[in-house]
Amino acid sequence: AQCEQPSAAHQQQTFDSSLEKPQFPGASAEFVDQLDFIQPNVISGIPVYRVMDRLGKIINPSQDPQLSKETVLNFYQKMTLLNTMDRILYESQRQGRISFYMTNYGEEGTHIGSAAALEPSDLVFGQYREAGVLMYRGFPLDLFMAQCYANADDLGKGRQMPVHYGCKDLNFVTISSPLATQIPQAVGAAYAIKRENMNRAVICYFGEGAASEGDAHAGFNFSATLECPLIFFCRNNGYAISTPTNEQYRGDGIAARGPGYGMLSIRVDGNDVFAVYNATKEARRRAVAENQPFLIEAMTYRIGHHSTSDDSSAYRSVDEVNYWDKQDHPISRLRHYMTARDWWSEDDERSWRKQSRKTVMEAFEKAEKRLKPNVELLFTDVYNEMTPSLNKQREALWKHVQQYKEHYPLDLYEK
Ligand SMILES: Cc1ncc(C[n+]2csc(CCOP(=O)(O)OP(=O)(O)O)c2C)c(N)n1
Repeated sequence: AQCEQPSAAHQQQTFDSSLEKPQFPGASAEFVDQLDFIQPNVISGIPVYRVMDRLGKIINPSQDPQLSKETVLNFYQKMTLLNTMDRILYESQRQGRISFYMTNYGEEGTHIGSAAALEPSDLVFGQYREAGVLMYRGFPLDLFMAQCYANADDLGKGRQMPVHYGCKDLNFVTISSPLATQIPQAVGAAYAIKRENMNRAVICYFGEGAASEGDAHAGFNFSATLECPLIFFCRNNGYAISTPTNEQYRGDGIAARGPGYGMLSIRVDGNDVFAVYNATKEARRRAVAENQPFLIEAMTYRIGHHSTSDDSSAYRSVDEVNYWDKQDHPISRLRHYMTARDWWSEDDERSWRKQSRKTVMEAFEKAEKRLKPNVELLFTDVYNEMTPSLNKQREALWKHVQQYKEHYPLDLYEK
């Protein structure tokens, strides 16, 4: 009798369809009786949060992070040191001294502003264009150079392409450049951190191009449903190699995707180091306090070529690049701010440029002279004991090297 349905006549009398609420488990909303497709621009024109204008003037004093002179000078010195390191390593690749390089030109504000807002214990997953984050955390020039030169001081033992940095002590997970692989990995790490109640956050950097990978979707959705203390930091620099943003996506950038995943999201001016700092600091605080992911889309511009394997003049104009280089650069914006406070003079600039170039050149010359890692290290660290097939490869390698001695300058390698 419990399963008996009320008669149709009975339903007719008591039923008012306008009061009916949807009961589907997957959506909470009202019924409508008009056929309307939702416009894709329902979330559109997401504003760009900024603190400083292009001339370094604070727009709304309530948003000024009021960092000390010492902190601001450190920001500036890290941003310009990164710039100098990029110049020297880029040239070094052009001269055939290293095999590959990727510059960070134009994105210095996103690196330093976000890195400064984190705790040293927070775990960083990068894509490959975040050298400034690692530099801010204290990775020395010698180790940047050692990695790019794959010499015996490289923490990765010379096994990776240049710019694939990693440092366990600084909580910076080693770069792997297949796009977006870091995104689900970061979510897994954040979930583990949450389960252990560690009071840490994870930050995961990626480009707007990498956000088109399936792994990005998987990561966003898992982080929201598993409620992970994680900051997704998208560097929207306008291009994924030669693909401009207008071919990369149809919605309003990456920030517009946040609400779709149930994530708190913000778009910031990535060339304003203070805006990046404020947004990351607040996202970090709330991610840890409330166990939920945040999405930051930092709008910026990739001034350099994608990498040393790219020539960007094939797909964008010199005028476009010049605009960002000369009119809207994160370094000049911060310099305007410092100059207006009398914190930085022309003389300071000259002597800092000279000194930082000297430090970078010294690290560069040291790395170039250093021996390469012991060749035997090619076979270690994957298995605890050498497998028969690895032993075979090792023997084959040495046989080959003996046979073609003249092509293998073994005196350049550690014994
Ligand atoms: C899975 C995968 N596909 C393609 C590539 C080749 N690739 C390297 S970088 C890149 C563009 C990435 O652009 P974006 O994520 O916007 O970062 P950006 O280089 O602009 O900083 C591509 C397609 C790759 N590394 N991995």
